[in-house]
Amino acid sequence: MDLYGTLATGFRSDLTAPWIELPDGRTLPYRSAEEGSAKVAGLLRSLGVMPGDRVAVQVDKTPEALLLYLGTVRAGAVFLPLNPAYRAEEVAYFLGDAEPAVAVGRPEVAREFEAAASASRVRHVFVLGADGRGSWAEAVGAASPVHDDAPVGESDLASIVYTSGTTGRAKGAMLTHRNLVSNAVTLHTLWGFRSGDVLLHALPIFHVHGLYVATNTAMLNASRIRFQERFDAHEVVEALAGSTVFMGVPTMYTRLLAQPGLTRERCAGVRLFVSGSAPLLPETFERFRERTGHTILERYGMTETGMSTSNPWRGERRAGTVGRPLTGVEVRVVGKDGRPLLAGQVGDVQVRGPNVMPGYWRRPETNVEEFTADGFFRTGDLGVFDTDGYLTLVGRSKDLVISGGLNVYPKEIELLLDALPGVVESAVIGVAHPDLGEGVTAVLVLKAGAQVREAEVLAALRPRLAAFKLPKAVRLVDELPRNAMGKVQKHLLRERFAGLYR
Ligand code: MCA
Ligand code: AMP
Repeated sequence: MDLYGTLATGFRSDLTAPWIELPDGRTLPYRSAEEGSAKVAGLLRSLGVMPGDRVAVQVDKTPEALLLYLGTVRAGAVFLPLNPAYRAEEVAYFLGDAEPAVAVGRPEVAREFEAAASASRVRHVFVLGADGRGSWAEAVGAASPVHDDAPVGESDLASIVYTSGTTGRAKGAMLTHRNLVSNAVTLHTLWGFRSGDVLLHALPIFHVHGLYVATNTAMLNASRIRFQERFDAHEVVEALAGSTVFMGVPTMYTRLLAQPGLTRERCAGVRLFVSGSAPLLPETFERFRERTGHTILERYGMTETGMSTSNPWRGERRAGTVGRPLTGVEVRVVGKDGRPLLAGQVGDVQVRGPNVMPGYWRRPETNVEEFTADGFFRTGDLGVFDTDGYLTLVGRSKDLVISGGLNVYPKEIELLLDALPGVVESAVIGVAHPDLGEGVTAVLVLKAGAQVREAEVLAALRPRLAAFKLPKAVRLVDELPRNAMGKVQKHLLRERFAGLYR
């Protein structure tokens, strides 16, 4: 079934039920989701948007942004969410690559956004503000609703989500209706969603975690979603009373633990805490259990695969593991020769199933490399199964830093650093960071006699990179350690700077 039709099976029988609850107490019923998204679909149709056309959206977290998502998939178009932190240059790349028919940006940066959109010949450009207003909202207000959703097949695209490749250039993971439906239905069952569940939603909605895992499962359950514009540890602790499910990245859990208000009493009504997107330290898992009495459920996924494994809702949740493969999903750990390994042996994690994307947008060559001949996706994660079938991730073969649950690709930053005056070469590494899990760290080799200060480096990068990608520290070395093949040995740099953020 199509994505919207699937989500709506949960709520269509009672459109008066609460959908989104805002921090000021305002509540929108599911009728708003149904009718608001029909208006968005009507507007897109009147703009000539055809099934398969992309709708790119770089906006704040609002109910209107969710309606944009829902209406886009109802129109058979492809929803393309972008992090509002991206700078003009980054946005221009995404729009140029995806060639959307419609682009919706934020009023604060309307001029840059419009320039990027017009360079990519986007036909229709709108803005939508954090207050839910703007040219987009006006156009939707004037549109006629269309309730007969565009017919879509399960292999039709519902979304493209950009995720950076090792080449330093982001690639669009193409997510089909089947990909998103299978994950929503599987997680809804596996995590025991039930009548009366209330989701406390503090994640951003431009990534798989906050949008497709959190929002879709809750909507499929016809649940109330308590919508927080951004994560604020104090406000989340306040809102735990009256919520039953919370999903977050590990940084959120460590920040919650720093709140004196996080107590057993406060969490008494919560039945499920889920963590993912980055490794949850066993120490955080234990401290959270001691403090709240709750055992965090850790799961593992990727933009390209949605969720692949999870610890159980009923059954033992093991610290440091990401649980077992989801129903219908095959996960294997293979050796260098591509053959599956036994329990206890570390190798490359590969995934096949209805959750796995068909490939990257307009990257046929990459798609051949990233999948095995028998259709498994190469995740770039290194893992090991135990004899009970629980997977533990032990590292990554891909060069990636995960900072506060957000992916940062070293290559993208290294290319900019290498071009700075006075810099011979650079290596960007992730170093253990108490708040962010890994802190993006730049290591530079300078030309003889050159003087380059950290502040200058950051000032040069800031206009060109989303702020979360900026190095938290810049360090100088005489030379980068290399192996016999000439490849930079980043593990040696990580060892050398291991204590940097302690
Ligand atoms: C914000 N900053 C960061 C990060 N976030 N720096 C490094 N890493 C970050 N993750 C910077 C800002 O640019 C800013 O810098 C300063 O920190 C404070 O910004 P602020 O907005 O106050 O930060 P925050 O609101 O406290 O954000 C931290 C956060 C957030 C709550 C951890 O990053 C977050 O929501 N992370 C979750 C991301 C997520 O949903 N990941 C899922 C993708 P300056 O002061 O210089 O401007 S992965 C996924 O979807 C897969 C499928 C999966 O498995 O889930
Ligand atoms: P993204 O490309 O943003 O979807 O990030 C996907 C990557 O996040 C995976 O390939 C893993 O490296 C990492 N990841 C996701 N969930 C977990 C987890 N529970 N533990 C460790 N790493 C994770």
